[in-house]
Amino acid sequence: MKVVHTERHRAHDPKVETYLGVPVPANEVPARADSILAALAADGGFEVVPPTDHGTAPILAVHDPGLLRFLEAAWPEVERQRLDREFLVADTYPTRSMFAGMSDAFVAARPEPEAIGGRVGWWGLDSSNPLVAGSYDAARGAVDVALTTADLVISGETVAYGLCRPPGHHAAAAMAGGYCFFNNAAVAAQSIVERTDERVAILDVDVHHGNGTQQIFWRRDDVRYASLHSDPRRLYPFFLGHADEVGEGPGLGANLNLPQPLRANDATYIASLDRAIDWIADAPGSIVVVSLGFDTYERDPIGDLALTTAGYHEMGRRVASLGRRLVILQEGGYHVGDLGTNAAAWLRGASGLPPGRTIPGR
Ligand code: OKP
Ligand code: ZN
Repeated sequence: MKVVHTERHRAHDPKVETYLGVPVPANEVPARADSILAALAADGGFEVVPPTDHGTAPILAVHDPGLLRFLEAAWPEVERQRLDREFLVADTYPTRSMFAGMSDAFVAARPEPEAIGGRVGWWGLDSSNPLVAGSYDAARGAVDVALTTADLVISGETVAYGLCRPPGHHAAAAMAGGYCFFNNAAVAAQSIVERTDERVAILDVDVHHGNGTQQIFWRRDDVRYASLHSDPRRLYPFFLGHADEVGEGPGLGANLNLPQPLRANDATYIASLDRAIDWIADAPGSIVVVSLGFDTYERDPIGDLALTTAGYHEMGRRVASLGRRLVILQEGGYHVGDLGTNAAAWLRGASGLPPGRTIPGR
């Protein structure tokens, strides 16, 4: 299997994030990609290829140009103002209740703030998403990885894996957040729709609901979105991801959320996965974009499900059994030590190979 990867991800290297306002070690770190690459190299069945530059047009096909402008300008502005800090994060957000009782048109006409402290809240979802000096460049690299993975599949590979970092599925059309800056999977899906004229399905198996992907395709029937995730009543992103979110307008029925119970195991999870797979099979199309997270893992530090390495192999196998071509894109997964082993297991399953090595000592 081809693996698309670039070292550009390394520029996004936050040391801390904040958890309910308190600094904690960052979870979304370069070592995640190192763990995956090391495991795939040890496996031997993967060929690493670099991405090609796709420019900004595919990003602007799903994102607000203001988000791109902000992300590009944010760190230079921090430096220009000599704000002495290692990362930028908002403390003030345009929360919905601020605008309660005001018309949609009035709210839509509120201007983007000029001050950096206002802009970072304007374009952001949450305060645990540190933006550092290299975040923009790394995020552009992750989009190129996603688009190159799509290119490989469009030009005939049955499956390819893009080692995207930073991840993307929390990023909405006009919003970054949740360790995400651009929505890699949404950019790839949109590009596939444009170039193949086919419908595309996105299957999101990260432990968090992909609120950004759902938002981008909410009113569309040409891209279906199915997500398995921890119930948002317990876990980030809290405000979206419930089972009653089914899309609107032309997109009505093209969104499927399957919230999972606390500590869901392989059997429980895979029963839901089969539902999502059947739902995807119900609609036409030959390509599925997989938003692949390993924060569903039993030892993940921020997830609350309990999947195993063996479960990942079985998941990969079942997703491949759809008989569609797969554009597999990395999202989360924060148990750095076991991340690579889990990725190799999933990807071996998706390639029709038997399970490889297991977690040492388990
Ligand atoms: C990104 B992806 C942990 C707070 C975490 C953001 C989680 C983003 C996960 N103390 N808040 O979906 O893996
Ligand atoms: Zn996640």
